[in-house]
Order: sequence, then structure tokens, then C-alpha cells
Amino acid sequence: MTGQHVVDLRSDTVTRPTPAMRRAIAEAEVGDDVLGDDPTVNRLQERVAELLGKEAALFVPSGSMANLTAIRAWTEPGDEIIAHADSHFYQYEVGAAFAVAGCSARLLSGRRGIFAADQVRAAVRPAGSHFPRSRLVVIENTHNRGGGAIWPLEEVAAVQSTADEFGLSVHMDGARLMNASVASRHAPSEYAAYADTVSMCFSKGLGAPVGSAVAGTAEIIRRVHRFRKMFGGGMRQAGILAAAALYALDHHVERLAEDHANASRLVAALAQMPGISTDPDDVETNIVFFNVEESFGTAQGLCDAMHDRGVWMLPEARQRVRAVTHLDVSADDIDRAIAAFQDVLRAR
Ligand code: TLP
Repeated sequence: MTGQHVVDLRSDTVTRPTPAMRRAIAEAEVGDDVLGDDPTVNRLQERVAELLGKEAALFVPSGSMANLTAIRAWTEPGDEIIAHADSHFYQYEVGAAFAVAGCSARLLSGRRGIFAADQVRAAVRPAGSHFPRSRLVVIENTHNRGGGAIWPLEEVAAVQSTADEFGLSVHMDGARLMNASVASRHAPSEYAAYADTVSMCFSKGLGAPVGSAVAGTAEIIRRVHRFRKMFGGGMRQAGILAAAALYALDHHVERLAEDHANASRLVAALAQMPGISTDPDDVETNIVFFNVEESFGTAQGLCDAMHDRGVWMLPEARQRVRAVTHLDVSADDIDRAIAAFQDVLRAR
């Protein structure tokens, strides 16, 4: 297996810093960010605040900490969050919102991770001494388990206006907001205008090694800052990481369109293959989900067979697989993956 060319479609988190990004890292000016004097971190935070049209932003170690600090900043233990049942913070963040922030969640359904304002209205708890206090709505854009689905701007606006009516805040998990923005041609600030806090990740499609940011008013970001420290996320000479994020914002945003084109080409080929079912119309950005017919084995079995041919993917359920395109996957790699699928499925 040594020397085998690998097409790693497990996640867009697997990207490695490019030589040019490594140079930006090496040359970064740094200081002690816990004391507030890392100039590169400060520059990144100002840049993100401006990009998202918010007063302030804070650099945090991960997307999970971005969500957790924002959730904790908006809520008190015992409060309830309204969100889609497939939300990343609910499914994949080890229950931190419940264990650490002490919240409960009212979960909504909706195709591809998207719900409607009326569902929020119906989910808000009435006032009364028996109920948890509805406090926060979480929107994920793009929606990971929804297959990289982009929230229509009018839906975001409608949810925000309903949340506002009930005095709820809105947090947008925008780990892949730049994918949504590039694919929809809406500026990130257009989405962010309908959320009180917005997170974004630099370590997914943007290709930086580490880091996310949370943006909002100066007041809420002061609270996010306090909880970042409480949760152990204060970093010292983090400018070397912020430099990679700044490099990514300068050089890796427009190219996300290539990842989207690669995902479209992959799903179009998959839709034609025996034993696979998927809808190409559902792929708007860089995440492809498909189902494996039982007569062709399990998702794990298919992923194992593909792994042997150098194409790595993650099974998401017994019959469901996820493939994600990113900076380290070329158009040729997609051809390789398609050829490997043909090989493996023909043999079944
Ligand atoms: N998603 C990862 C895994 O955790 C599943 C992936 O491979 O897609 N929000 C969203 C929408 C995410 O997709 C992720 C990571 C996060 C938050 C958390 O980011 P990290 O991994 O930096 O804590």
C-alpha cells in the first residue's frame, strides 16, 4: 500500500496547509493573545467582524468551541435551545451544550437540516413555572448532515424575525458559511445579518490547520471571550494560527467553487451507478451523501473496499456514506474515485 495515491473524501477537515500558507505561518508576528496583544489574532478578528458585518469577533480553537461559547454566552443553565435534530452541536459535539452549558433542546425536523419559522413559533415554550425557558435558536449554514444544504436567505430572515418576536437570540453555526456564500453568491454578511452570533471555521474547506471565530456585538463577544477562557480555550502566541486563517481568507475562498463542481461531478456519476441511490439536485456545495442498496452490502463494507483502492470516505449510517470535497482533492482525484466506484460496484 505504500506510495498509493489517496483521495481522502472523509472530511474537508483533512486538508493540510499549503507551502504558501506555511510561509505565512512562519512569518506571522505574534504576541500573548490571552493578554490581548497578538497583532495577527487581532487583525484576523477585525477582518472576520468586517466580513460578517458585526462589531466584534473572537478567534477560538475549534468549531465545537465556537458553538459552545456562543451557546453558553446566550443562555443560562436550564434554558432551552430550538434547533434541527440533525444539528452538528446536537449530534457531534459530545453533548457539550447540555453537559457544560446546562441547556436542553427542542428539536425540529425539516428536509436537509432546514426548518421553517412556523416550527420555531410552535416550539417556543409558554411562560409558566413548569417549563424551561426558550432562549436560543441555532441555524447551521451550510447544514452538514443535511448534505451541505444552503439555507435560503428568506428562510433565515423568517426564522430570525420569529425568534425576535419571542425574545430569542439566533446563533448561526457557519462552520461552512463561506461555502454557502460562494455557492449562493450572497455575501456572508447577508446571512449574518439575520443572526445575533455567527461562527465560521478556517480549518474546513478554507484549508487552515486550526481555528474558528465567533462574531456578534461587542457585548456578546465579551461574554464569549469569558467562556472561551473558562473552557480552557485561551491561546497564547496564536498568531501563527491566525496567519493561516488570514491566508485562507485571502486565497482559499473563491476556489471553494472548484470543490462544489467536484462534488457535483461525483454525485452525478454516483447517481448512475448500480447499487447507489442519491439525488444530484441535493448537492449544492461540497458534501455528498449517498445510500448503498442492501444487496450491495453495507456502507462500512463499501467504504472498506474503496479504502483498499485509495479512496477514503466515512459511513454515516448502516447504508449511508458521506464524501466531502476540498482543497486537497483535485478534478483528477474525482476521476480516480469514480473509476474506483465502478470497479468496486461491478464486483458486487
Ligand atoms: N464537522 C466535522 C465532524 O465533527 C463531523 C466534519 O467532518 O464535518 N459545525 C459544523 C457544521 C461542523 O461540520 C463541524 C465539524 C463543527 C461545527 C465542529 O468543528 P470542529 O471539528 O472544529 O470542532
